[in-house]
Amino acid sequence: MGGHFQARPSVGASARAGDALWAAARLVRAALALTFRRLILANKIFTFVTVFCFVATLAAVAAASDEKVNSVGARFVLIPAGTFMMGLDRDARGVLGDEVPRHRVTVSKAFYLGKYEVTQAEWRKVMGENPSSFKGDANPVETVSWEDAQAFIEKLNQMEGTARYRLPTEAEWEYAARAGSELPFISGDDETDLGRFAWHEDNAFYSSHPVGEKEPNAWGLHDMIGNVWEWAFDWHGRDYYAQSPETDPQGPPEGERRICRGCAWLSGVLACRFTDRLANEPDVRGDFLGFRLAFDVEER
Ligand SMILES: [Ca+2]
Repeated sequence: MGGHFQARPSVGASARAGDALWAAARLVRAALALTFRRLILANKIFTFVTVFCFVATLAAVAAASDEKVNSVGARFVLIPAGTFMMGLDRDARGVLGDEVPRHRVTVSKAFYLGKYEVTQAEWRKVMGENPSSFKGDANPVETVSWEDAQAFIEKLNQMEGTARYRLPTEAEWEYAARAGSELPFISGDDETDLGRFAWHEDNAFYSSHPVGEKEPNAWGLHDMIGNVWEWAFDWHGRDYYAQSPETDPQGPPEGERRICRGCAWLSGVLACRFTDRLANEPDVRGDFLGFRLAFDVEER
């Protein structure tokens, strides 16, 4: 029996073993708690970083938003910088002399361009009157000359305390109208589906129409083709494409007529190619002549 007793641990030894086990358990529990707290802390940090990144991304997107709205309610789309082929090949169907040669152009800076033509409501808010023939607040303003457009731009700039508004250059206009397309029409290789995107001779019933009723191009711009022709900044040069700089061409330094782009409600389909160039003296007004605004992305 004595051996039996001796084979069992003594009460003292048992208590020490229990203490050791208890201490080990506490250590394990403490280690687990620490690990758990670290996991919670790590999780909190992870959550914080995730939320911070999300908010920062939202702020960045808002700061360089794809769309902006100005003081008279005009909407603008951010057009990315890029390179495209401007003009038409010499053997293209219906090609005109001033559309050639097809040549590489780089628009070196992103810019904002009106999502729609300037409307009559916007014009009236700035100029206090409405010269248009086809009346309608949402219709594009027309019967405005290139000089009238400059007067509107000057007054809008004054109203907003800025100098940012301007007409797009001809290259910016064609680049934005194409929105990546290398085909001759906004509807593709030919004019079969042109009516989805544009008011022109065959569907406009000899009138302008409210902006934005037709489908936009791939960059969200409406009525780049059709509705009213749009004044661009440039002087017209018949042979300009053969000598223009590859980067940010601005048109010839002087001339007699300013460029208009994009065809109108009275235009036949061939004038509704991306490349067709109309030109008018800068004081000419017509019920088929309007414009859209551009402005640069602010430098930071
Ligand atoms: Ca147009």
